[in-house]
Amino acid sequence: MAVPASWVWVLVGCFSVAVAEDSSISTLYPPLWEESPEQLNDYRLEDRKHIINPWVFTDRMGLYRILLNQTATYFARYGPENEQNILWGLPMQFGWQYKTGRLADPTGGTDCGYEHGELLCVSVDSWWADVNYFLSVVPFLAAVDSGILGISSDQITISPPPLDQMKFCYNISDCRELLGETIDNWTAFFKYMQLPSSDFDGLLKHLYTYYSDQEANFEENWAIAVTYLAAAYLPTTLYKTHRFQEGLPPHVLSDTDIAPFIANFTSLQNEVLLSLTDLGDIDKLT
Ligand SMILES: *[C@@H]1O[C@H](CO)[C@@H](O)[C@H](O)[C@H]1NC(C)=O
Ligand SMILES: *[C@@H]1O[C@H](CO)[C@@H](O)[C@H](O)[C@H]1NC(C)=O
Ligand SMILES: *[C@@H]1O[C@H](CO)[C@@H](O)[C@H](O)[C@H]1NC(C)=O
Ligand SMILES: CC(=O)N[C@H]1CO[C@H](CO)[C@@H](O)[C@@H]1O
Repeated sequence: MAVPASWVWVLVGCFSVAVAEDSSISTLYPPLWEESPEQLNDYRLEDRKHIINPWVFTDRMGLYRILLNQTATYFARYGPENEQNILWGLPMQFGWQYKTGRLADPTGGTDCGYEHGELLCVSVDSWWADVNYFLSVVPFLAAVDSGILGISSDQITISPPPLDQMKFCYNISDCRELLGETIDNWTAFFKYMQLPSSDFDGLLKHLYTYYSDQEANFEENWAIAVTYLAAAYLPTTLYKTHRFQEGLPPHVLSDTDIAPFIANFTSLQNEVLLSLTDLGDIDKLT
């Protein structure tokens, strides 16, 4: 596969830019992080089960917040304030999708995800939202299964989307049927994390193997990029992901947005986009 080396360098460049010393951790958090559930009890209780609706932005972000919270202990020795937790890459990416309007109904048929409509709605018609389901609900269910969260699967109900319910899965057995070994690999990742012998490099290697594998199923530009990132095992910790995201397009692209000449993109954003264009079909990014 002929992939321009420039892309890899753009990414490496993004990662290597130093973060200003004075930026406090909380300014880097993804949008609505503090407003999202941090523990299971923050979700509504109905018939003795907590109802999690991943088609509401804060509900889905809450899955990440719980995951980050409950795994913090395994990263404490690598840095303060859970900054070194390699799972940060997931909520950061989801936050970027939200901020840039990618979770809204792309058909415009509903006001799901729009500022003057249901802003927190995550549209099942959004390709990004659908991909992210498998990088949020699925790892969460696997984490429950692994025992790392101290939550039992009978304590939760995952709400289905209004449409296309068969495209998704709602419990571990259901997901195993739909996704095969992917879910077991996530469970294995969370089990590995709990081993006294686990280390940072081992965790990173596990994470990238599963992460890129899942993204690759969608055979999109972004997946290719993630695979290239994976090849270098770049850490997805909070500071690093934040820097990297400054290189991603800040809003949904329109037909007139042609990299590297998009007026209100930074030169870094233009350069990253240009590299992605080289990798494949730019339509899929929008
Ligand atoms: C985890 O959540 C608990 C309860 O909400 C909170 O007190 C604690 O500070 C959190 N820990 C981390 C590392 O965020
Ligand atoms: C898992 O979800 C499916 C529906 O998606 C349901 O039929 C099945 O009973 C559920 N299994 C468990 C163990 O809850
Ligand atoms: C980008 O710039 C164009 C032209 O200057 C402007 O019309 C458009 O609203 C800007 N878009 C954003 C997202 O700032
Ligand atoms: C991508 C990956 O690591 N896949 C592994 C998932 O787990 C099975 C065994 O459970 C391995 O055979 C795969 O290689």
